[in-house]
Amino acid sequence: MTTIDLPVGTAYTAVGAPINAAESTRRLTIANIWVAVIAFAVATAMAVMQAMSRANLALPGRSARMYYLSVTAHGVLMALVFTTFFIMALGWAVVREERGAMKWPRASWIAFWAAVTGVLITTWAILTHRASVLYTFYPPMQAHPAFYIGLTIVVVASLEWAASIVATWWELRRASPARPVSLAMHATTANAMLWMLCTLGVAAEMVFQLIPWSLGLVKTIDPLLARTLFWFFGHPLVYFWILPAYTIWYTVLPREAGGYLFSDRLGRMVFTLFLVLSTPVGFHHQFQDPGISAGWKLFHTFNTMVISFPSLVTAFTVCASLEIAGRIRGGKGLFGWIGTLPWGNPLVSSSLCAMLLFLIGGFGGSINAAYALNSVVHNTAWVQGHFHLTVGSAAALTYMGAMYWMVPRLRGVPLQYRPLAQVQPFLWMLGMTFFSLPNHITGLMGLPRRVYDATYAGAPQAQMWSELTAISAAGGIIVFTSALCFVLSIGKTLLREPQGEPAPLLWAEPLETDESRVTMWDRLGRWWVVAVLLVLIAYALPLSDIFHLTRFGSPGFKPF
Ligand code: HAS
Ligand code: CU
Repeated sequence: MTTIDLPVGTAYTAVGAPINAAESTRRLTIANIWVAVIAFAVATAMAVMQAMSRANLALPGRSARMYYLSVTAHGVLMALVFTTFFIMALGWAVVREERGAMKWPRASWIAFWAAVTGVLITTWAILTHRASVLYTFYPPMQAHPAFYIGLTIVVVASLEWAASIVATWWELRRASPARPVSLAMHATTANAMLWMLCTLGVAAEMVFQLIPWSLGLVKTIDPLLARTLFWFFGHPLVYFWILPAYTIWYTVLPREAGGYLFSDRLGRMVFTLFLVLSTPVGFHHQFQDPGISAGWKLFHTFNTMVISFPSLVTAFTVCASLEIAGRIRGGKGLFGWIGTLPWGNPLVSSSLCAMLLFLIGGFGGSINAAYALNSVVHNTAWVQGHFHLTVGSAAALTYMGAMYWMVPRLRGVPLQYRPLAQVQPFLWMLGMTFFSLPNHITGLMGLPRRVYDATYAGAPQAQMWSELTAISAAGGIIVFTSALCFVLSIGKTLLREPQGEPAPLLWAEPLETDESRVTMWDRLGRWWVVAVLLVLIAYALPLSDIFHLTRFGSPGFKPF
C-alpha cells in the first residue's frame, strides 16, 4: 500500500462543526452506508409484492397501477440508489485507507446531501404515482419532471465523488511515480473514471430530452435517441455495479479466506480493461430496436464478447486465490480445499455464494449478447432471471458481505446478530436460485417481462407458466427472509454504541511480492483516452445515422 504523509487538515461535519478530515471521511462512509441500507430495506418490501403478483396471488390493494409503481420503486431504489451509495461508501473507505482522508471534505459532504435530496425528490415522485416509468425510464412513457430532476441531482453529486477519487489517485501517483497505488485504489479509480465517461449518455438524455419534454417545453421526444443515450450509460452502469464486487473479491476475500491474492498484476489488468471496454457495447440492449444498422449491432456484440474476457480472468484469479487459502487451511485433493474455506465468515460466504450465482448469470449474459439468440430472450422473464443473478446477487450479495466486514471496523463495534449474518448469504443463494432459474425457463417459453396481468390476457401458455412462476414467487419469499436478516444485523451494527476504536481495513497480500512496480496497466489516464476513442468509434456514426433519419417524435404517455 502506498501511504504518504499528507496534511489532513480540518474538515467539517454535516452540521458545520470542525473535525479532523480522517474522521470526517469515516463519517461520510458510514452516512453513505446508511442511505444504501435504507433504500435496500424499502426496495425489498416492494419486491415481495411483485413476486406474489407474478404468481397471481390476490394481495390486498393489488392493481396494475400499484404493480408498476412497485416495479419502478424497486428498480430505482435497488439498482440505482442502494448500489450507488454503497459504491461511494466503499470508495471513501478505500481513500481513507490510502491517503488518510478525502481530498475535498466540504464539497463531498455537500454532494452527499445533494444526492440524498435527489433521492427524496425522485422517491416522492414514484410513491405518489407520478413516475411509473421503470428504472430504465423508457420514453415515450413520461414521468413527472421531479423524477428526472431528482435522479440528475444524484448523478451530478456522484460525479463529485468520482472526481475526488480520481484527484486522489492523481495526487498519489505524482507523489510516488515509481510505486503503484494499492490494487483497491486502482480498482476504485478505474470505476470512477468509467463513471465519468458513461454518465455523459444519461446526462444528455436527461438534459436535452427528458427534462424539457416532461416540463412541457417541447411536445415530443425521439424514443430511439433516448434509448441509445440510455444504453450508452446503461451497460457501463452494470460494470460500475460489478467492479466494487470484484474489488472485494480481489482485495479482501483472499485475506479473509486465510490466503493470498494469486496475482496483483492480473487484477490491475482486469480493472483497466473494464475501463477501456465497458462503454462501446450498449447496442446489445437494442438488438431489437429499429434505426440502428445490423453492422453496428454486430460490432457491439463483438465488443461484448471481448469484455467477458476480464470476467473470465477474474473467475480464474479468484478461484486460484481461494485454492491457495483452502490449501493453507489444510484442504487436500482436487476439491478438498473448498470445504476448508471459512464458510462461517459472512464476508467469505457472501462472496462465494455471489460468485456461484454469477457463474450462471454471466453465462446467461453471453447468451443475451449473441445477436441472434437475443431475439429469443429479449423482453422475456429470462432477462429478470439474468439480472437478479448479476446485479441482484453477484453485486448485491457481495456488497452485503462487504458491509458485514466494513461496518464493524469503521464503527468499532462487533458484528451484531452474527448468526443472522451467517445464514443470510445461503438463504440468498437458495432464494435466488428458486427465483431466477424458473425465470430463465419461463423466459425461454416466451413469458414476457414486466407484465402485470398474470393471465396474460388469456394466452394459452399461461397455464404452463403458472407452476414455474409459483416457484419463483417462493424463491422471492426466501430472498425476502434473507434480506430481513441482513437489515437486522447491519442495522443493529450501525446503531450500537461504539465499543472500541475503529480498526483499519486490511487488503489481501499478493502471492508474488515483486509485483510492486508500475506497469502499463497502472497508467489509467492514458487508458481513459483509449476508452474515449473507442466510444467515438462505436457511437459517432450510429448517432449521426439516427440524426439523419426521418424522425417522428412521440408525445408522452402515462398509462398507469
Ligand atoms: Fe447483463 C441485460 C449481457 C453481465 C446486469 N444485464 C442486463 C440487465 C441487467 C444486467 C440489469 O447482451 C437488464 C437491463 C434491462 O432492464 O433491460 N451481461 C451481459 C454480458 C455480461 C453481463 C455478456 N449484466 C452483467 C452484469 C450485470 C448485468 C455483471 C450487473 C452487475 N445483459 C447482457 C445483455 C443484456 C443484459 C445482452 C440485454 C438483454 C435484453 O435483450 O434485454 C458479461 O459481462 C458476463 C461475464 C461474466 C462471466 C462470469 C464469470 C464468473 C465469475 C465467478 C467465478 C466463480 C468462482 C466460483 C470463482 C463470464 C467471475 C468460486 C466458488 C467456489 C465455491 C470455489
Ligand atoms: Cu449490457
